[in-house]
Amino acid sequence: MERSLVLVKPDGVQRGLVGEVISRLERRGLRLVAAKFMWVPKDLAEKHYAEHLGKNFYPGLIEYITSAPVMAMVWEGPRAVLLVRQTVGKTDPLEAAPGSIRHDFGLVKGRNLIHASDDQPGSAEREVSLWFKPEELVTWSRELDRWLME
Ligand code: IDP
Ligand code: MG
Repeated sequence: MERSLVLVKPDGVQRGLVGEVISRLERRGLRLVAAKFMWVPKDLAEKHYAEHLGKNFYPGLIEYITSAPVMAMVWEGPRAVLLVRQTVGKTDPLEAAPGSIRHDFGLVKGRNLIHASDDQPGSAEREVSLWFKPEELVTWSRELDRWLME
């Protein structure tokens, strides 16, 4: 079982797409483990995007992610990291596959609606622990799980 950190970014929240994102991930069969609606403190934004420090889009990225509240969530399932990335789509909405969130709702990389952990080793675990305390992660099972997972 894997976990992925998902953020509905400020543009997704402002555009009323929180429910759409949750709905798509639920329909995929993934299980919600944690969620909180919050303003992103600048130091959290900087830690979250530390890998992009020094890039030309970095200042705008920090401003973007702190410009309105985000919906931060953890989703769980077998191969969850890549499954979520597939549902989210590639970084540039122009390259995102039809049917993905960034394709269906996005225009440009700088307003691509959603964040999802990538598949670099340790990435998802690092992000989940950056955004959520261990006690905020809910352990539960669904009756439906046996019809979704072997
Ligand atoms: P990802 O979100 O698909 O993992 P990353 O390359 O990790 O993409 O970049 C993090 C975020 O930084 C992107 O989701 C996007 O919001 C922003 N970003 C990346 N590249 C650009 C760019 O060239 N211009 C503006 N924003 C960018
Ligand atoms: Mg990334």
